[in-house]
Amino acid sequence: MFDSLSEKLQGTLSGVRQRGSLTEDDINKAMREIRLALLEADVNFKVVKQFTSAVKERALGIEITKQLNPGQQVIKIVNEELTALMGGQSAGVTFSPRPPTVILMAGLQGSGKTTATAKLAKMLKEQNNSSVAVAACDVYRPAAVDQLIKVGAQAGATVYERGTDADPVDIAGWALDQAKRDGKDVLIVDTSGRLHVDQALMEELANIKKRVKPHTVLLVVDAMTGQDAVNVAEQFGEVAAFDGVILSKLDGDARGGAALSVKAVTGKPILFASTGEKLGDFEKFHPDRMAQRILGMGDVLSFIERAEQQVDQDEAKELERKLRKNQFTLEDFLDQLKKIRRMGPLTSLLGMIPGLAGHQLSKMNVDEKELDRVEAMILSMTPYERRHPELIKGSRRLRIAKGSGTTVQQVNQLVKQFDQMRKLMRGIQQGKMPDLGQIMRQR
Ligand SMILES: Nc1nc2c(ncn2[C@@H]2O[C@H](COP(=O)(O)OP(=O)(O)OP(=O)(O)O)[C@@H](O)[C@H]2O)c(=O)[nH]1
Ligand SMILES: [Mg+2]
Repeated sequence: MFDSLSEKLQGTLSGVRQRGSLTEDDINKAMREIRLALLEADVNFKVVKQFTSAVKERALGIEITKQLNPGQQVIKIVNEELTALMGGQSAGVTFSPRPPTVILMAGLQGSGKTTATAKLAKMLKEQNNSSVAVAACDVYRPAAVDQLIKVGAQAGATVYERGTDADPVDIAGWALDQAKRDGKDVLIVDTSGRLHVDQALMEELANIKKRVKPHTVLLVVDAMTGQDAVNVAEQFGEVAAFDGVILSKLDGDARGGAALSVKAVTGKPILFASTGEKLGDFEKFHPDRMAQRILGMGDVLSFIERAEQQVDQDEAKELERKLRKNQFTLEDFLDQLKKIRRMGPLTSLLGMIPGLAGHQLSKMNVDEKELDRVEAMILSMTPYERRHPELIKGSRRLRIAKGSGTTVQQVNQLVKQFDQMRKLMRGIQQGKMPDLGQIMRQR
């Protein structure tokens, strides 16, 4: 899998890996090689373009640090962008709070739906301890029902089938009733495939959807067909909503184009990868692990990770020291603010905190404009002022307000709040519980 792409990327990156400095020419050359490698891997050309320009922009902005040389930083960037390209976080099936959770499988003929139905059933049964049933709604091929009976049983799932004489929509509705009656946790509905994304297929799927109201619709695409798989997913997405992709036959996909393009082209994540004929050849798709597999540089990547953790620890210690000595300045504050904001909009960050998703707090409206203003004000200060905010008075305030497009009052407020924050943090450092009420009243 990804052999040739891996080899080429590794070749390019090991060329830059040891470099103590990288010129713009070096970066351009590396980007050309990466672009070619991706195109040869059958990655969608638009995706290639976006990818290389994102990597290039970041690579040109590399700052020299003592932990990582520029070559290592380029590897880190490529790894991060590859991960982001494939969806960043790994995603899973959405379970309904009221079982059975209904999963509808869709896809072209031979894409691997029936196989994936059984594989997913087995995985959910073994990993989530779910009781799983599968419904045989492909009535067009006599062998299709028999196939599902066979693989469904192997997976330990109950198979709901009514031969090939009934209507697929009726079978689906009936199977849902059975699943409810039998107290199943999950019902996976296998459907028939077509040669193309055609109207009949779409209508049938739409009707099944209407009848069973699936919680997750999964599109199975054949990774071996490369760009075609991506095109199918794109066309499919234009006419019918789906929630995620199962990439099948990844074991036969030497190039990797589909895996790398699907998310960027369709906006839908790859949830699972099917990697062989056996029922156990099925795994959750992890963009970060996949990126590492492609880059095949486990040692370098784990070194980078460690070096970064070290930086974080060193920084935390330094901040602590500054706080203790009351040397925490607006410059440090700006640094921290920038770091946090680089991670994404604050509102979405709040939602990612475990236990906070769905909580009132995660819906808190963080005023990004206010943060922009704060940044602008600090940037309009001289380095001396940032280190000595207590000196910001009269004419300095006016200059800063003008420079940042804010008002003297707003500058006043920032200086005051910063002073309070410093006191608050020192208090916490010394183990004193700050009087929040008092601080709020001072605002
Ligand atoms: N090597 C490999 N073969 C696979 C994989 N998934 C499915 N296959 C094979 O691909 C063929 C088609 O798989 P099915 O699951 O029957 O595909 P389908 O989408 O249900 O096909 P229709 O019902 O005809 O639309 C079978 O021979 C499977 O054994 C996989 O991940 N790797
Ligand atoms: Mg099938």
